[in-house]
Amino acid sequence: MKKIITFLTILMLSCAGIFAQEVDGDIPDGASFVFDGFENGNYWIWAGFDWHQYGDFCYASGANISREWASEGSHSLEMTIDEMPPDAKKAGIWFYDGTNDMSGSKYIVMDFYNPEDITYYIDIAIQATSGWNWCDLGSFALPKGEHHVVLSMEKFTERLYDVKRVLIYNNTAGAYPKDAHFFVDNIRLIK
Ligand SMILES: [Ca+2]
Repeated sequence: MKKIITFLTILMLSCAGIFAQEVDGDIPDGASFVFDGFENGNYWIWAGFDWHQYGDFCYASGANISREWASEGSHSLEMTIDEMPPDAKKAGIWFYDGTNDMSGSKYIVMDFYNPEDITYYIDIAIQATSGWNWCDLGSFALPKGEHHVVLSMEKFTERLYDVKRVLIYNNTAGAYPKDAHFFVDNIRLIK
């Protein structure tokens, strides 16, 4: 029993560390470029049945352009989630596939709106180069309301010339209300 408790304590401490990134931090100085403001079409999809091989990711149910909320222009991306059972461990992934040269970017900044009475735990990652190397930019808790997050890209400077995919990964365990959703807008790069 003692071993199990020790293991759980380590796991809890690890999880607290994983979500060390704070929302609503200062936005760094530098030239800012909109990567996607969702004003010119939808290039995002959600991980579906074909992601089962990587785990239980299939609670994402849609990636829709929405006028319900926007922090830039008049549209955002609405990410929807199916109803989740209480023992669900992963909520879903939404991603953009396309070859992009993000060379010189120091930070990626995203605006979020969470209309739900739950806190989401979000992870942002990119995959880069022909090896689709996974670059984890950071994780954070997203409480109800409007928030922004600033994530450093400087650890992956050498790979940014060839970014293949940008992912928003909802890592929240537990039950969800039916048709839970949240929004992202004004994804921008700061050089
Ligand atoms: Ca917009």
